[in-house]
Amino acid sequence: MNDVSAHFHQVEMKPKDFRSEIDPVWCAGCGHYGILSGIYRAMSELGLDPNYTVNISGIGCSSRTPYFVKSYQMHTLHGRAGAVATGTQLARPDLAVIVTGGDGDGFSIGGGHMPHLARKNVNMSYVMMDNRIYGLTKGQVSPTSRKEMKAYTTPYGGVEEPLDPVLYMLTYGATYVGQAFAGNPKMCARLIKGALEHRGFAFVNIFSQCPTFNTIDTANYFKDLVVDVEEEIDLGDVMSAMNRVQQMNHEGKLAVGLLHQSHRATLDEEMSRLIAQVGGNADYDLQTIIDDSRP
Ligand SMILES: Cc1ncc(C[n+]2csc(CCOP(=O)(O)OP(=O)(O)O)c2C)c(N)n1
Ligand SMILES: [Mg+2]
Repeated sequence: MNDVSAHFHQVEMKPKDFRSEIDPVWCAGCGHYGILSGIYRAMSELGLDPNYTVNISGIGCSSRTPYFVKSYQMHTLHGRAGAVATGTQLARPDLAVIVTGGDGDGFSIGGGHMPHLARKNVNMSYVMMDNRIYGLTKGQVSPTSRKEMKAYTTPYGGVEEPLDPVLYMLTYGATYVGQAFAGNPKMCARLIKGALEHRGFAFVNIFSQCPTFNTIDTANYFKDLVVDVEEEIDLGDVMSAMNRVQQMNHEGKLAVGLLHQSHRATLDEEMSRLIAQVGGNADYDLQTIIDDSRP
């Protein structure tokens, strides 16, 4: 269980009560609406208190999400949401920490942070709104764009293989990994709820159509390819998830559902343990460490 369990059921709010006073400004038909609805539902089902929840993002259409959710909000630097969220979670482990962001934000400029969130097992939920394009800047390929995509930066088609977000996060030790399609807000809500309940680094990749700048990964394209594989996977076994996802990729399909869940100490737990271990020793107070480190 997550620390937010202390705040579950403290509020009785309907999904719509989690809407902030700011309305989304996304294009008509954007998949991000479905994900936002999944976030509202998950928060409502958990009775998550907005006063104990912080939504953090970087830059992008997807990164506008915190504005639309009743909670504390931080709209930070491009690619740096995970780092800000790590600091926030360590300083305030009693908060539910949610990161929302795009494939460009998380895997291009923020790509260096992702493995570390996973290996450190930072207690947060990372909702990746994967539309396989840079939406906000009007259509450049991202690390999850398909090779054949023609976009602003690839007028003759791409030359690079895309990365697979869930294989990536499984490799680096994320303790909760799920994948969904924005066209199925119920599944989005279920996986986001599970992520919030999970203690540790929870990553949910959500395929999201961008009707304005990504003309190949349409809602129908995703709808036809997604297959719920959750029942076929041994959720505690990373290899089971990796094999099934790879197999689906080879078949040209997209594996969705909860793919992996395991448990180990989180970064804040490790830090508290360490502080308790050395805390009683006056030699270890901060000033002493600073003084000792002077040449
Ligand atoms: C340091 C920096 N570099 C580049 C940009 C320009 N920029 C803004 S959003 C973005 C990509 C957004 O794509 P993604 O994260 O996939 O979000 P989407 O808009 O597709 O939801 C880029 C490159 C910026 N704002 N700051
Ligand atoms: Mg994007």
